[in-house]
Amino acid sequence: PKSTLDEFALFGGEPAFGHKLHVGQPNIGDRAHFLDRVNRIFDSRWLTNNGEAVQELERRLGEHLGVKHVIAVCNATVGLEIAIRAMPMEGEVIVPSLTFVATAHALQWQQITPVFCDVDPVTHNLDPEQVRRLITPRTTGILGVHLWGRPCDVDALQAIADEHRLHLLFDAAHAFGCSHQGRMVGNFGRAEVFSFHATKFFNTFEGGAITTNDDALAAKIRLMTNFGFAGYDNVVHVGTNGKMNEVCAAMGLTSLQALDGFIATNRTNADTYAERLARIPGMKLCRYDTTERNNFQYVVVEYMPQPGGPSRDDLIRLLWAENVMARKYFWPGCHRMEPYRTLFPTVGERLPQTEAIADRLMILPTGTGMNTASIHALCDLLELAVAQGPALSARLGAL
Ligand code: T4K
Repeated sequence: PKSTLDEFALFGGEPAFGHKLHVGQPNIGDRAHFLDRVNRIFDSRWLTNNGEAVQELERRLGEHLGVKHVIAVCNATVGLEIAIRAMPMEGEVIVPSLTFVATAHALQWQQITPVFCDVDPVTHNLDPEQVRRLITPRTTGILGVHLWGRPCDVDALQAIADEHRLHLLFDAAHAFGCSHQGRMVGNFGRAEVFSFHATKFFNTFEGGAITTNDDALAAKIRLMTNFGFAGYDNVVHVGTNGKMNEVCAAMGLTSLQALDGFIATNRTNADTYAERLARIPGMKLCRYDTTERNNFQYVVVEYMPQPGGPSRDDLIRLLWAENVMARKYFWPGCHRMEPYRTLFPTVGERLPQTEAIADRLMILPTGTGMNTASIHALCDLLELAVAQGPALSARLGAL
């Protein structure tokens, strides 16, 4: 390991890693299994539109989640748009700002006002008390996000939704394979939407799924995902093209086969990070509730610099030079991005936790592309950087 500042790549040393370590580097299951399925797709000459692989994936996901309806979609953003419209949500919808911008865009895209709500500093999820205060006569729904795969306070949100007759939808993009009080995410609210994007620990290249236990809602979502077609030449509803294709479904079936292994790797990685980061002053790893099922797909560090020590952005700059592509998800918060920054210039005043958390977060790589040795090497860099504190800050200032 490096032991002096001069050895950091930023100051002329060799990068610690010979290739880039990405947050969100895809996990890839059994290639032979995938290629065999792709061959079968070619043989059948059925490439999309509710093919066999999509049907099989929906069935298996339904079994895995214990949910009645699974509608596979082309990505979670379109999935959210469809679910929002199927409910239907209108007017104003309460949503966190500490999320990937797709959550807010899915509302704004359909002329629904996202009403940004602050989050709990410990869970990083919607603060139910503020949700309650933000309800107006125009509010039609709550869109919660299970950030990092840690479920929202679904019981409190459901109680508010029931009391005020609001639609409750969850952006479960991060939460495939996670449970809340022993029940799999996918069963909460009126519907939930998963992302199976390449960067998710379970991927279908691009893709996602809408899940619900509501028969009528499921039927409507299914129609809307396929242009509103109820049968050949028979359109009964407005709709869009939200379909998943067969190759993506084949990838999903391949990923599903490897799921337990992916989670086990993430868990081992998380334990290694926990052990190492505990020794570094100012670094707090967000932990998962070990009495529940988790996917451990995000290694989320809240970093609070020691006096005179390197800032979060200093550390990220240092890591990038070493080929560790750490990320600042979801800095700076949706409300500080366009069009929301211009539309709601003062909304940040009620989002103190969101802004503080967004300035502290550092997401580190995990998944099957990482192992115990690479995590130790990565943590050696962080340990040295923080130990060098003011000397490092001075060197960075001089660059
Ligand atoms: N809701 C939430 C809470 C979400 O986090 C997301 C997506 C959505 C909704 C919408 O889901 P989708 O419509 O995408 O299904 C990435 C993903 O594109 C996005 O799916 C994900 N969240 C978000 C957290 O991350 P970017 O803009 O950060 O992507 P990019 O290109 O910077 O890639 C992310 C990292 O992954 C990089 O470090 C590179 C690495 N990477 C990426 C790809 C595609 C790889 O190593 N290999 C790859 O193939 O959004």
